[in-house]
Amino acid sequence: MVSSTIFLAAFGGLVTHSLAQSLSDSVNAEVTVSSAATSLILSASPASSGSATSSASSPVTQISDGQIQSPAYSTPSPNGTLSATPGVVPSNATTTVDAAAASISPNGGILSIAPNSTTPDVSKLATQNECKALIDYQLPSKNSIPSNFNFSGNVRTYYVAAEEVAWDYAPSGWDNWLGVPVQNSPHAIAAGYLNITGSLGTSNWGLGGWQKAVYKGYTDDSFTTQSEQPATNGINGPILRGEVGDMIQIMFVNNLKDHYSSMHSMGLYYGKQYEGSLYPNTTSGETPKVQEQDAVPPGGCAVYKWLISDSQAPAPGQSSRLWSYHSFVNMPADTSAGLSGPIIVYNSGEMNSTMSAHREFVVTTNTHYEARSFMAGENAKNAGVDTSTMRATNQLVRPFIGNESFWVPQLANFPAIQLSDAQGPNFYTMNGYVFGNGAPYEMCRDDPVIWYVMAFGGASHVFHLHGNNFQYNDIWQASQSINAGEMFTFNMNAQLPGVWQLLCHVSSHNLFGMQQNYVVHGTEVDGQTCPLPPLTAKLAGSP
Ligand SMILES: [Cu+2]
Repeated sequence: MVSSTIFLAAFGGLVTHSLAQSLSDSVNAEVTVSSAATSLILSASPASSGSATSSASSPVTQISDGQIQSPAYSTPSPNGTLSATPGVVPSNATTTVDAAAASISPNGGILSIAPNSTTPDVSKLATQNECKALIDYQLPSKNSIPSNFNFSGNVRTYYVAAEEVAWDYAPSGWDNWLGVPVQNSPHAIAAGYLNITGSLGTSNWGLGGWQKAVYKGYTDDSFTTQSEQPATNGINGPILRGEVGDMIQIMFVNNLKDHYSSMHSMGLYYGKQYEGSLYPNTTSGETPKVQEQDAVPPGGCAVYKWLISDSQAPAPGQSSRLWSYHSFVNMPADTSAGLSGPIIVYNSGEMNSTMSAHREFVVTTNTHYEARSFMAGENAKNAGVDTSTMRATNQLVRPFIGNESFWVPQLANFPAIQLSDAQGPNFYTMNGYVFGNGAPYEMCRDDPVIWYVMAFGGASHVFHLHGNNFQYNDIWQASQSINAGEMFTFNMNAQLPGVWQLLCHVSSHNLFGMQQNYVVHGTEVDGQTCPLPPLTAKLAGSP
């Protein structure tokens, strides 16, 4: 089915709308299905077994809420640069890149004309100065404003970059669930993280980590100082916050070397120009254009304006709730690479009071498919896997013949090398860590706690806490199932002190390392003193 669809597209020339749609579907399917149309064959070569990392570090480190442990995060972070505008000034500002070859066929389908290069025309990219100018604190034009949006006058500004990092899923070097080095862990072996000949597995543990793409927050448009994020935030992009009635405006810079990226909001409202998701749709009958916001090329930038209407409000009786964002050029590849992050929405006027009265924690469950990440080629090179079949930078995957004029960015975000699932480990993570390697979530007995829990990837999970129950929809729960793309907000009062487990209760996922710890420090009730700054001292603007 897949290969026959491609065959038709290759020789048909004119592709009808329905066929173009099935073609786009088949292109997506091509990533995950090994088909006859794919001629790439990977030769296995022995991977270094590496040596066991024996330097132990404590599985539970002391952190103070709101205090940043990494020297990389050293400056205060505002909840966006907050500005109030006196009135509503429509703006039609947008940045587009012409996709010269994209056009509508007479029957409304999309004509397939295929340029052979993904290299963006640098002369057409928005410059950073142009993007800076689009951060204008003005509401978007009417067709980007939902009917139930009542502007508070507050505009929150964020500066976000997509960057490549070396990521370590277990920075302590230990399986903290078993108390053994990762290299000796039966869990890690069972999960396929280690010792698979010809895989990306073992070698990357000893080479400074996996090449990932992540969002980083910055304090201003110079993109020189990273915004402060809680140590528990892990691989998540910066926490974006706003209140009902606010506009969030984001200057986004794509600093990835070879790949496109975008910011697509899950839950906040946006007009078409701020959707951050690439597909050729138009309701006006005009020739669709590839907006730069929908697939920001390497070195490019874009501005997004998202609105928080009544449809994003917290549940009745609650003061906050979770939404999210992620890159949606090639979603499976983008989110496996690491491009996702949280948005927390508060009732109007309740952000600071809620933040200073609660410990707030983000938990992202994600299955990072390293074979499907668009960074798989980089990891293959580092791991010594045979890369003779890897396509060159900016070279399209030739077996995939289709309407490349529009889909070039999505094609470019396919992994550059064809790997089997077994060759690319699938890390079952919480905030990008396995085997209890993330910074523990810390609180004092009786602290009100809000858990913001979401899922990306390809599995359903069951969020479960030991030691304390949490409330969801006014019902006390010990566990709650969560599927990819879902976002939950749970409230808890820390009733019992101790170091407790926080895990996915799907047994195979637990085996594969989807676990973390949280710490409830004792108080005078327990003859102890909680080492954390009291909640009342938690400054508005801290994570
Ligand atoms: Cu799970």
